[in-house]
Amino acid sequence: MNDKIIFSGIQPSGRLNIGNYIGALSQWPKMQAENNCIFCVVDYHAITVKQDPEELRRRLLEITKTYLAAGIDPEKSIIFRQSDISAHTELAWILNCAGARIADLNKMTQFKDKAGKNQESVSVGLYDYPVLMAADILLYGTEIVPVGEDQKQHVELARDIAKRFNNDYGEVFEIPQAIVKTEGARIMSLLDPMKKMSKSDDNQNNCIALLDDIEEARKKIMRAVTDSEDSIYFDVAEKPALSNLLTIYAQLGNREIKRLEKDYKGKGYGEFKKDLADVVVKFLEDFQAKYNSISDEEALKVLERGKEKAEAIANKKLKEVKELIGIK
Ligand code: ATP
Ligand code: LTN
Repeated sequence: MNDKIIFSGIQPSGRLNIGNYIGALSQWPKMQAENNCIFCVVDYHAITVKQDPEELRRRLLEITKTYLAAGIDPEKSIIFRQSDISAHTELAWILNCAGARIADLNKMTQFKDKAGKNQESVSVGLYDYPVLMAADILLYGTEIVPVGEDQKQHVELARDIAKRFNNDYGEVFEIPQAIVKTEGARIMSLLDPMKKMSKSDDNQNNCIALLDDIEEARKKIMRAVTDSEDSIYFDVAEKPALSNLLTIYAQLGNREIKRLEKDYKGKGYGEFKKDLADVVVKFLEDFQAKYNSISDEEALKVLERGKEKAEAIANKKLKEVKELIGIK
């Protein structure tokens, strides 16, 4: 893949965890050498559920530094904050009116999961969230959207919205495509392998944050649930908890699952988990060393420069869209 326009984003809605890293972030630096990459901190998405204002401001920097520590190079890629560019919310409104349909939004499984039984009392923003995401993507002529499994449906909705708008008003949007990893696109909770590892989970024992205390992270791995039979092989249906741990091991330790199955033949969960904890700890130590070497000022400068570059692209597209619908 080269010379493509690539866009992705993460919400500052909690501390990033190894699920976010494995499923999304780890793919991004590899793409930046040969493509035009744009990475956004999507703070307007984060406020679809209530956030503490101070925390939200702090997390903006935390996520920006995480992008940098993960290897995104601001000389090669654009890194910016969603709320710095008003074209995102403007285009979202336009797409709400021209392109998005209630019937499509009603199918979104993330909304159903997040709203749960309280569908009537959650914010309108949470329901409309995928339309803002479509605006993020479509403003930049995005061709590829590297995300975890749970976001695939939202990217498909962005495709549908783009096609409908193009059809009704004229060809203005590129049709984007999601890229999801074949392995590690859905890392599960350490305590409940039926549930996605999620940064806004109330119980942080479910996940390992990239900035977790090292010894705490080791304990979390040792406490992670396993399945009944004490042998090590990959089978999501029969052994969901162990398969999840194998995936984490393979992804963070750079090993193939097949190889791990061979290495742990005849060995038990205790030894496996101890080694996995070493792999996770090593990964976190390296990551945190890079993270701690980046200052807040540096992160703010990156966002300022990113804003300038992204805004020029976004405003141009928004102008074309407005002309097509007769607003300007
Ligand atoms: P929240 O719980 O606040 O909704 P989240 O942890 O689900 O947050 P997002 O900001 O929604 O994280 O997602 C950022 C990126 O990480 C997306 O591309 C998403 O698909 C990916 N991602 C999130 N959770 C996982 C997971 N458990 N496994 C793999 N990828 C994930
Ligand atoms: N909804 C995404 C975050 C997001 C995004 C985007 C991802 C917002 N806008 C545009 C890719 C492209 C999520 O991960 N929760």
